[in-house]
Amino acid sequence: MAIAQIIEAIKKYNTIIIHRHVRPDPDAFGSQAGAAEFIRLNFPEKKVRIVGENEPSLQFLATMDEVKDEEYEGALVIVCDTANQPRIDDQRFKNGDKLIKIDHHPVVDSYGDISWVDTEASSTSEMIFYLYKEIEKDGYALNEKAASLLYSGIVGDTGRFLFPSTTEKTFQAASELVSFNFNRPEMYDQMYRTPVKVAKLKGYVLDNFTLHPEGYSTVRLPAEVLDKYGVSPTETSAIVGLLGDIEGILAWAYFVEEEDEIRVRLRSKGPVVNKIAEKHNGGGHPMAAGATAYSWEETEAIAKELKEVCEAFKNMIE
Ligand SMILES: [Mn+2]
Repeated sequence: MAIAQIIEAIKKYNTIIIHRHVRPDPDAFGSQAGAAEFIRLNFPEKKVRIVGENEPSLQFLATMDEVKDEEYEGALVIVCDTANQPRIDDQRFKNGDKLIKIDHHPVVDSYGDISWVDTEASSTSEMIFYLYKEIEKDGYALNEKAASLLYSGIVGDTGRFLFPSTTEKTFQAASELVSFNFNRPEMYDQMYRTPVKVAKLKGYVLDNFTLHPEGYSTVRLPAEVLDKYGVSPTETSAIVGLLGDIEGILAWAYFVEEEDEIRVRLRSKGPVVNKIAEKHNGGGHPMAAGATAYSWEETEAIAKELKEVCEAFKNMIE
């Protein structure tokens, strides 16, 4: 069983380096740093490192370590929350002695000597919590810091327990995690505080989204709009969920212009959108995926594919 193999590997190695995906979100940081905290607590003699680019908006969760190339020699490398190898932040993940994948995305790329993938889990943070539960009876513990990290990851990936990926197991994990005494109001404040410029951009999006009778919607954020609001492409990730509660919208796409490509964010309340993402240099979950387009024409093609999945979905449920 994967969990038993993972624990065996953690016991065996003295250096453990934990990675996660590029463009991190609270689950990437929460599962990575939460796992690190859990290992440090239970194996204080081991050297545990977390690597990847720092992300200012997630600095309240964790700060990455500076890891030297030689630290990878003979190390155990764990990659959290990342479906495929090109998306792993810091490609030195290959340089360890043993590689473990822990993830809840549909398998894109089955890398790792040990691979534990649970697509039913709301988040990788939830998986780390259940890894702990599995071995709790053997005397392993969790602390406040680890609990707050894992809780943030679950909250982030479930949209505060709103998305359909939220299960009974998710609430069970959450209820145990909140028994640790961390400051929830402060965490929510840091996770959901909206800069004024982003709030203004929300106004723009609500004013300019398209809505088609098939139930799909698109939002175009070209460079001139981002410049006008002073918002970076990365900062737009905070407003992707914005259209989810609007009547008549089944699935939607954001097209955000970057320097030499257009970042595509797809969200859905039924039609499967990750197949579209996979056709356009991306991937993800059935209801939440990301892709990259190289021209505005390509975004038109994506909109057309979105239209088709919405139509097919409507025909199926009617
Ligand atoms: Mn995740």
